[in-house]
Amino acid sequence: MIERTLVLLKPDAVQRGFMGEILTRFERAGLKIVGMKMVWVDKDFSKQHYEEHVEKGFYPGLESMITEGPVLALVLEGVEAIGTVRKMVGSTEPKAAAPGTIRGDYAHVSYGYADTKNIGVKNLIHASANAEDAQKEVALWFASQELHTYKTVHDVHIL
Ligand code: IDP
Ligand code: MG
Repeated sequence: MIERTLVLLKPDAVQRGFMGEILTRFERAGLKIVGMKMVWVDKDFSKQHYEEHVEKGFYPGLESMITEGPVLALVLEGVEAIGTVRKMVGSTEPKAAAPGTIRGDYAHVSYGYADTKNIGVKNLIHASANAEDAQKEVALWFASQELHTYKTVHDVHIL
């Protein structure tokens, strides 16, 4: 039931100065940050991370977007963290993302707009979609010695 999930604050979130605000949301929800680092990925790494999308029409725009600056990579841990974090992140298309979600509160663009410009839709954040992806993505982004096991004040409330 305690899961780990990979989260990336994408270059648009870093450049817009939203790292702190977004981290605060996760900390307030009681999720534990067990890994965190800034990484500027290259095209090869993008293809590994976005393996499922490489053949898609929007991939070139997605690749330029994810490689245009550093990302903040995080591993979050908590009860059913994978689904909880996806819920907090909101729908992929900012136009469709509900208010109260990270994408709904900090972005508004549509697929239609991104596609006319040939850019990846700038939606601030990536979060693993399911348990299989989470395991694969955490291992891709973090070495085991970069992940930490420690107690937070939230633990007494959830264990
Ligand atoms: P997710 O990030 O919500 O899991 P995915 O479908 O896995 O969404 O897509 C990965 C990323 O690719 C999205 O977060 C978004 O930045 C970008 N993307 C997805 N679909 C489109 C599209 O139709 N046009 C432009 N960019 C897209
Ligand atoms: Mg995805």
